[in-house]
Amino acid sequence: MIEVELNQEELLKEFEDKIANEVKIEPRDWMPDEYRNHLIRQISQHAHSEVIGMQPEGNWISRAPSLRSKKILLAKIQDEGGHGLYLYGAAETLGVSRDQFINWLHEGKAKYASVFNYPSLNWADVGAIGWLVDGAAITNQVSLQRTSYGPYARAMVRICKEESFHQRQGYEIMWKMMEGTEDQKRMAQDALNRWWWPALMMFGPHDSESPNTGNAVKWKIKRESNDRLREKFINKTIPQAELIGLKIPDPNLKQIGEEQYAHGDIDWKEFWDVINGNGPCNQQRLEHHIQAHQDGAWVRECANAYHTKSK
Ligand code: BYC
Repeated sequence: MIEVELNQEELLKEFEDKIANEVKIEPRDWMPDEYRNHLIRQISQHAHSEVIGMQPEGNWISRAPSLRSKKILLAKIQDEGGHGLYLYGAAETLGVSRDQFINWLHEGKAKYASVFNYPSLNWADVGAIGWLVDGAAITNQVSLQRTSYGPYARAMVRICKEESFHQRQGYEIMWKMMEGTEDQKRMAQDALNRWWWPALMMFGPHDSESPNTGNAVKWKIKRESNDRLREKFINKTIPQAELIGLKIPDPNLKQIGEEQYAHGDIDWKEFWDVINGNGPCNQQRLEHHIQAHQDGAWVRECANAYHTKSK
């Protein structure tokens, strides 16, 4: 076969045609540096979120109220670790090593979802995280299954299958508590009060304030905007809350159509404070990850030694 060398302009045209025709971009394809860097930033942020996100729930494994709930929680948290692995794997196809991603996280140069910088105070929080945090994540991730970069899209398909089970395990906890004693009902409502706004913040700033949305939509990395996804999440979650007798902690929430709601103002100062490292648990989350990474150094050394020997 004769290989024809394309110039930059032709390469760009070929890339743009693929995007326009819904053909996935694959690791060996030519892509503009900006597209590559955009993906490296977003996919690694996503991977770090999955792994750091294991901490708030991990806090409750040893105190789960029954063997059944403990087994379910263990499996769920293990899934989140697996999601991190699929995503680090997808990000590595863009030419950056896993070690580099972890270094950026430890140096505070890489972000992870702001919601994981809040504390999980009691068992109801495990319910609220599954229901709301996984519920918000899946709303975004269903749309990311159609993202233009092949390895990211394929990772999302697997992740979404597991995430829908996670959302249900959280909702089941909330529902059981709402059928329980007055104290349990109060705990469930209190957990909703504390996790509602951080869950809405997971979708990122309003579209008008989101510097990355322009390119992300142009290149079909994001298929729906931050605000559109937030609306979808709100619209599907409110009936779920009402069904089990929970009240959404937003005095300005208004129904504006069938299954359509307008929400009150989000505290963007709190959002940026948390993102910039000043949330209630930022320091704890990062220190825990650094410590676990250091403690696991011998495992990596053994794996590498075996790998080198078996070559
Ligand atoms: N938290 O221009 P924008 C899970 C940053 S884990 C932190 O709108 P973009 C689970 C943003 O990065 C899965 N940072 O950005 C695990 C940007 O800063 P940089 C969670 C945020 O990328 C365990 C700046 O703000 N899901 O499900 O177009 C237990 C401006 O934003 C946040 C993901 O990680 C935030 N909430 O859109 C339970 C989703 N929002 O990077 C559950 C993957 C914004 O320019 N990520 N920023 O320095 C995405 O889909 C997109 O990156 C975002 C933001 C929608 C988050």
